[in-house]
Amino acid sequence: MITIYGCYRSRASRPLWLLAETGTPFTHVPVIQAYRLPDADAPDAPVNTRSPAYLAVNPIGQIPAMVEGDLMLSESLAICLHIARAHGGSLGGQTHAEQALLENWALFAATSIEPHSLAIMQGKDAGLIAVEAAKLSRGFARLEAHLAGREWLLDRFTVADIMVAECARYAQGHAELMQTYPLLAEWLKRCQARPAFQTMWVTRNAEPA
Ligand SMILES: N[C@@H](CCC(=O)N[C@@H](CS)C(=O)NCC(=O)O)C(=O)O
Repeated sequence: MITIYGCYRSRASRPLWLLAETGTPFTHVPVIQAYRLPDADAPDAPVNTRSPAYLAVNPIGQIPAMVEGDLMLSESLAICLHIARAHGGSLGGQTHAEQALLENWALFAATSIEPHSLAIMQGKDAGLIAVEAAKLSRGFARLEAHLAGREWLLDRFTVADIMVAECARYAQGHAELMQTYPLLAEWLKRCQARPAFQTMWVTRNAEPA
């Protein structure tokens, strides 16, 4: 049985969306980020990223983490790749080449998309946001070109769409940037229209902000 540690308002959204796609049974432990609590060390604090019980699972003290049998994974995209490979059917790679493509998209999402999209979402300063938008344009232009004539990143919906869409989502509020990449914007909406995304999203939005 898979256990996912991490509240929905975190990068745990990625494997939680994927698990909703696959219908794989799992246990959920909604560990919350310590910095979101007034006193994470208080005896009555909810289980959080500084709780000894959680650090015993994932010593790095970040969410998400996944445990399945003896296997513990602490990187959201590695968790997604594992679930897709072990439980995902057509959401995972069917050949070595497809598996390599999924891994390529995971690393692309983590290095070319997430740092800049996150900086845009968290940015308070217009100048800094503009710098990050310019940096993100390189990855977004690559996606825009790739999506010409394609519905999904591979020849069907796969874990690659989940990983890249979840990293791109942070920049979705930047209207000007999204207008520059219409195929990307449409693909993101297509991903988010999936019932499994909606299941994840409704649960996420029901959590306290
Ligand atoms: N590269 C990691 C990053 C994990 C991460 O930064 N998680 C955040 C929540 S989304 C966290 O645990 N923050 C609390 C902390 O760093 O103390 C992944 O993708 O899983």
